Amino acid sequence: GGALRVVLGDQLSRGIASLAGLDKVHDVVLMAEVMGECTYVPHHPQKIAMILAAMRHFAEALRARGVTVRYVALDDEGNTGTLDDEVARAVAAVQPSRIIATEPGEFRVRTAMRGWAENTGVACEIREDTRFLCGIDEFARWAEDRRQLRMEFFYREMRRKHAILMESDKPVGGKWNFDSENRKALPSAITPPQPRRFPPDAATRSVIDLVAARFSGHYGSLADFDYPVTAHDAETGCADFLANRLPYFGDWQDAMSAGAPFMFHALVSAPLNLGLLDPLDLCRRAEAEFTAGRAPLNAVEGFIRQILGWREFIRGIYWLHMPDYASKNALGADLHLPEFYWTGATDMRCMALSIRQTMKFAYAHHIQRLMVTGNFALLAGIDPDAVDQWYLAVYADAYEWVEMPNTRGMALHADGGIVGSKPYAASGAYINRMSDYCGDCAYDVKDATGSRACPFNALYWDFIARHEARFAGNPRMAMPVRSWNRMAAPKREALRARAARLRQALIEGDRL
Ligand code: FAD
Ligand code: DLZ
Ligand code: SF4
Repeated sequence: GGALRVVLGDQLSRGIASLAGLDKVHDVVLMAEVMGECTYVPHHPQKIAMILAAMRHFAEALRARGVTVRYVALDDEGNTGTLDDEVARAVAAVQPSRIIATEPGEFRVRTAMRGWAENTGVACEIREDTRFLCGIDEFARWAEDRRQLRMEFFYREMRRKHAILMESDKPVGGKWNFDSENRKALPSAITPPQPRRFPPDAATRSVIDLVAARFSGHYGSLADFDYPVTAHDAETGCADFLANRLPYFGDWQDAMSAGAPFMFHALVSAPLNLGLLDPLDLCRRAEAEFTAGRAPLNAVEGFIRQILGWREFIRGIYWLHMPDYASKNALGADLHLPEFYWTGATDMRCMALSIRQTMKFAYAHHIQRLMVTGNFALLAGIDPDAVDQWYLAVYADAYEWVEMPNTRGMALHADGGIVGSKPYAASGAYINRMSDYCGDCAYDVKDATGSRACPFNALYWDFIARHEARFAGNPRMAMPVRSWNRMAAPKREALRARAARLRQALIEGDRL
């Protein structure tokens, strides 16, 4: 027989390594919808629907090109429910000479995949995932002689390597990074444009019905399903971003606004992580918008840094540090995840808005994830395992390689500083400065100790106090530690008492 070529649910790229050199006459492509992958965390129903719908469309496109696809649908009779067993069942049925796969995005799946050869008695070739701009080994080599890994230096090498925004060996505009221009709040007179929508076609609607029947217990609604599930639609969404939002992406990159769940963000993470878009192509097209004079440098550089810099850096960190990374808890955080993360039932308006839009769209933008829900979990000291599970479940773009270093590392500082040199801890003042959330909140952002004081304030100072010894040695944390120590004793006591009441309320499950 020919080769059995396995394509996983987030490997839906035409150029995926496992399909290179495919022999249409003898080879069979295996794609399988399995309960195991749909339930290892309680994924948002829109995430499951998006992945299964995209898988079905991808299989159809392969068939249209004359490829033989063994497609196992979730409801098919005989579906064993796991990738391992579906590979074994396919090997028994197809009798291939070998298996060809592309390395997966999660350590859990990689371990399983490495067992496929022994499991089936057929050789299994695992190919590097060439969709990324920095290979896993390449990142490890870059990391080797460095005491500290910093995204900024990695990013500069990637700019050079891929010749993006470069004038020979110098960065375009004379600077590598224009982030200092990208911290503006949104003026109230400006309303971000509505992103292009992608109403489901018949095939996607039948997946939505299937998901509604099977996963109704999972957090999140299906009603607003709007994800592109083909490369063609993902492309249209991307063009919409480049034309209508990229020019303003930089200015309001860190801003939050109650009526604007998407702000000026690209909304490309879900299709990008599925394989429907190509990261280098995205960067080049953004660069072309600058070259053509249609978007300013601060916007284009900022956008490119997210993809060429952060996305690749985060993936490198994941593979460099797994499996140890998954159990890191440098700050000893141990509180259970409050129920309101799953319901949005809280009076903290920033939290309620971020969580409710997540239920509605399986999406929140970076600053909501980092500085609202992530920051709260950091300050309150919530168990990183529980926080990881939440982020992995609720966002349509979440796979462990990208979710975990962002959550455990960037947001929770549970990796002790591998991803970021200081925790992104902030009080209500930051949220107030960057959003219009606080004005209509039940809590008072200017108060820290009263019974209606913004919870972020006392929790922030309590966080500094609890980790004072650790942070005193960190030059980037020296300022808040000094401010804490300069505060009058009664003020400090009042802050800690308020924080203790808040933490107690979290433990008891009282409404906050
Ligand atoms: P934009 O703001 O328009 O950015 C463009 C693209 O840059 C994104 O699509 C993404 O591919 C990339 N990017 C930006 N920031 C990051 C980052 N920190 N890490 C990796 N890629 C980045 N992103 C995911 O793709 N999956 C996740 O599971 C995920 N979990 C996160 C958890 C936490 C706690 C935090 C703080 C961030 C997380 N991110 C995750 C990163 C980021 O928030 C999302 O990529 C972004 O919000 C997606 O929306 P967008 O496409 O509109 O992004
Ligand atoms: C996330 C996911 C889901 C929900 N369902 C499937 C599936 O049914 N079949 C499949 O092949 N892949 C699925 N995936 C994606 C895999 O879990 C993914 O390959 C890993 O998360 C590693 O990136
Ligand atoms: Fe959030 Fe505090 Fe502002 Fe309310 S006052 S929206 S809790 S930061």
